[in-house]
Amino acid sequence: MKRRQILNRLLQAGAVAGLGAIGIKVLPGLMSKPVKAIFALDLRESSTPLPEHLLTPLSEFYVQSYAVAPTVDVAAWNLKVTGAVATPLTLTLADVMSAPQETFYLTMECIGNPAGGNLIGNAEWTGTPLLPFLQRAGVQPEAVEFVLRGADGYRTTLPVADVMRPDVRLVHLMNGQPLSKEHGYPLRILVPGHFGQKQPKWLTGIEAIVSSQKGYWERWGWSNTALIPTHALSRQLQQTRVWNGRYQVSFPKTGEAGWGNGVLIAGVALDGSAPIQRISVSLDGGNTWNLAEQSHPTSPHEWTIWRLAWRPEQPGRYILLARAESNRSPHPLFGDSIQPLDDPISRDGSSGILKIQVDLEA
Ligand SMILES: Nc1nc2c(c(=O)[nH]1)N[C@H]1C(S)=C(S)[C@@H](COP(=O)(O)O)O[C@H]1N2
Ligand SMILES: [Mo]
Repeated sequence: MKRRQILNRLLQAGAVAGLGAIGIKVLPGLMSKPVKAIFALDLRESSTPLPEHLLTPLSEFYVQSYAVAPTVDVAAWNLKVTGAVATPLTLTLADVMSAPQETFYLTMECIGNPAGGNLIGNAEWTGTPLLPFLQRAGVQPEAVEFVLRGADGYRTTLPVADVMRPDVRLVHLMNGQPLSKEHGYPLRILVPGHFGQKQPKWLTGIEAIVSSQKGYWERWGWSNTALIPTHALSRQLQQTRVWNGRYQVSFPKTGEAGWGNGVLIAGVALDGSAPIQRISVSLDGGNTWNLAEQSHPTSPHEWTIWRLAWRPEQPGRYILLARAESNRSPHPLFGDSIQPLDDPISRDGSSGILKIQVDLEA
C-alpha cells in the first residue's frame, strides 16, 4: 500500500490519532502547511536576474522522520562498514572529518511530496566521499546491495553500484551549519538522484549484503528504486500569494498583489540524472504552452528555478499547469524525459502535474 493511500484511509476512517502509532509524520506537510514563497524579490520585473542558487533556510527545511529523532552521543558514535567486505571498518567522526571535504548543492525531496508541496528543500552540504572508505573495506564481488542504517532504527537499501559512486558522500554540514538533530546530527549519507528515503540520517551502519532486501518505506510499498523523475513544481504566484488546499487562488485587479501589473508564476524543477531542458507553463489547462525562464544549475541534483511573467489582459478563470522536460533519453526506471500530462497526483515519485485554478477578478 502506498503511503498516501494509508493516510487517506486513516483520514477517511477518522482515525487520525492512529497516525502516531505507525509513525507517519507527513500529515502536516501534506494537509495544512502553507506553501512557502520561494522568491523574496519581486521578479515580475524581469530585469532582476534569476538567482543561480536558492537555498532553503534551515528553519524552513522540511523534516521527515519515521520516528522520534534520536539524540546521538558523538563521543560514543561510530559508523560501521560490515557484511560482505574483506575488512570491516569502524569509523569515528574524526576519521570522517579528517578525510578530504567537498561542498556541493543538492535538493532533497520526499517521494510523498505532492506536486505543490513543501516536502522539498535545497541546501549546500559539506562532507566527504564514501567511496575511499568502501575501497579500503574491500567490497566482495558477491555483494549486491548495501543496507544503510540510522540510529533511529531506520533502514533502506541500494544496489552496490549506486552507493559506490564518487558523488555519494557522508555529510555533516547543511548550509554551513552542523546538521541539526532533526536533519541527522552528526552524520548522514547523501545518494544523489534518489528521493529522501534513500538518504539515511544519524547514519550508523553500512552493510554489504549478498541478496536483495527492502527498507522501511519500501516495505510499505514505496518505490524501491526511488529515482527522481523529471518534474516541475509550481511554488508561488506574485511575491507571496499561494493557492489554498483546493488549488485555487484569486487576485484583485489592482493593489500590490493585483494582476493589473502582471502576475509572477514561479517554481522549481528537478530530475534524478539530467539537466532540466525546459519548463513550459500553460494558462489554459494544457491547450497552449509558454516557455518559462529558468536557471541552469551546474549539477542536475540541484533544483532548477523557473519563472514566467504573465501579463493577463482579461479577468476570468485560468487553469495553470507547469511541465518540465529534461535532457536525458527516456529511461525504464526514471520514465519519460517529459513530464506526463495525465499522471495522477498520487503516483509514486510525485511526477504529477498540479492544476491550479487562478481567478482574476474584474
Ligand atoms: N534515519 C532516518 N533517515 C531518514 C528518515 C528516517 O526516518 N530516519 N527519513 C527519510 C525520508 S523519508 C526523507 S524524505 C528524508 C528527509 O530528510 P530531512 O528530514 O533532512 O528533510 O530523510 C530520510 N532519512
Ligand atoms: Mo521521504
